[in-house]
Amino acid sequence: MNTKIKEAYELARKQYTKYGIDTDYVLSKLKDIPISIHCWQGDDVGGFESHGAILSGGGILSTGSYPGKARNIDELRLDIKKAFSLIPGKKKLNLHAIYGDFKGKAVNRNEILPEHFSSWIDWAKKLNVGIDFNSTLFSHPLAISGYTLSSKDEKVRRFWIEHVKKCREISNYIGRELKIPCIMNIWIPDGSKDLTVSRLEHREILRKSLDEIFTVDYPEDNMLDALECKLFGIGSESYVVGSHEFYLSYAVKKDKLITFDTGHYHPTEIVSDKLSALFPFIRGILLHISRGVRWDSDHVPILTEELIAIMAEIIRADALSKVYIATDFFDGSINRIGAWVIGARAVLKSLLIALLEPTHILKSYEESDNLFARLGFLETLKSMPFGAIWNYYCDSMGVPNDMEWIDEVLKYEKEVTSKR
Ligand code: RNT
Ligand code: ZN
Repeated sequence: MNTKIKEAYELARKQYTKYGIDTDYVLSKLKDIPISIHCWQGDDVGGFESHGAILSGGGILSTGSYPGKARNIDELRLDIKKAFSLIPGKKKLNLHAIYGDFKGKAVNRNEILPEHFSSWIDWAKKLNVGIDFNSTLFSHPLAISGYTLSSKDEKVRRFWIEHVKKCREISNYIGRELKIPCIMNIWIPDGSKDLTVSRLEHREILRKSLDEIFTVDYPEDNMLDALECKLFGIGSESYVVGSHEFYLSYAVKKDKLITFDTGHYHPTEIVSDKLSALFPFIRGILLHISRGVRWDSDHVPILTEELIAIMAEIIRADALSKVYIATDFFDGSINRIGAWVIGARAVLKSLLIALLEPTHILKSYEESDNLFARLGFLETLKSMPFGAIWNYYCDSMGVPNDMEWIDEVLKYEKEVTSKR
């Protein structure tokens, strides 16, 4: 370990001790909180279907053409491994159904099988990570109409029901094989660009589709279902079938997880404010950490006040057992491994800051109605030396610290991705 890093840590540790925080204990907690890293940052949400995912249909759009994108499963695995080596602590890999190991065969979405994911399971075992899963209801000819599970076209609807059923079966298989529950997220692009009249009809159809999909019960030790809402998307600006209210009602009623993607709300609406309102009622929450910028919901997360507030809400509520933290963003305009690492490290830093908070002091101010002191202490905490704790954590986990990791990405770019 770098002695300067160790010295800085010792000084910082004393400052936190003064407020009753044991930094060694905090770090031992941090390293066991799994972060589910999405695979789709590595290839701009392309996947490995033999015909290649079609870009129209479904409102998913990764912009940018930075060179070096992973072109096949081996390259993607290599890149994920590199990104993982720059992200300290426990990780899971978040897969999408289009990332199956199809070995060049044309396998339609309603035909995918557990065996298409067995090489991922072997890979995950080697890396000692869990796997989460997502059904893929976009970038497909049958998603072009703008409706999938809520389609009035019975043929289209049946196709997608089959797909999601298969995905649940695969998730159950993954969780059973890895002995780590696989969180399976369902996001659908359904909606319309302009004023829609049969709003209720589509929502009733979606409810019916979900009810059918969930008739099969899988053990929670193997898999858990999550439902992801959205305010609007590209091509669904005026109407989104799976809105916040729709899925929230469904998840509470059917005891499912709700997915909060931090880029899926009104610009002034914040996820940090929603968590404590849901904890008393919900089975669990899957977080998709992203960063909304204007119309785009998928910029690379950075260490914002809101990201810290989200983690603080979880820690203050002692709700880590109810919250599953995942990343979801895609930027093809910068080095893709760099993007992954920036986002994941921001998530971890925000968690660290939350874990380092002397909440008991804030609460005592609050309870004695000393509200200036509460606000003042929150401000004081902003200049506490968490960076020294973070760099020490990276060093002790054998992961490059903040002064080193960028060079690691540049080296990998020079040696690997620039040659593609
Ligand atoms: C889309 C949702 C969804 C996707 C991924 C690729 O707005 O956020 O989670 O980003 O499934
Ligand atoms: Zn998402």
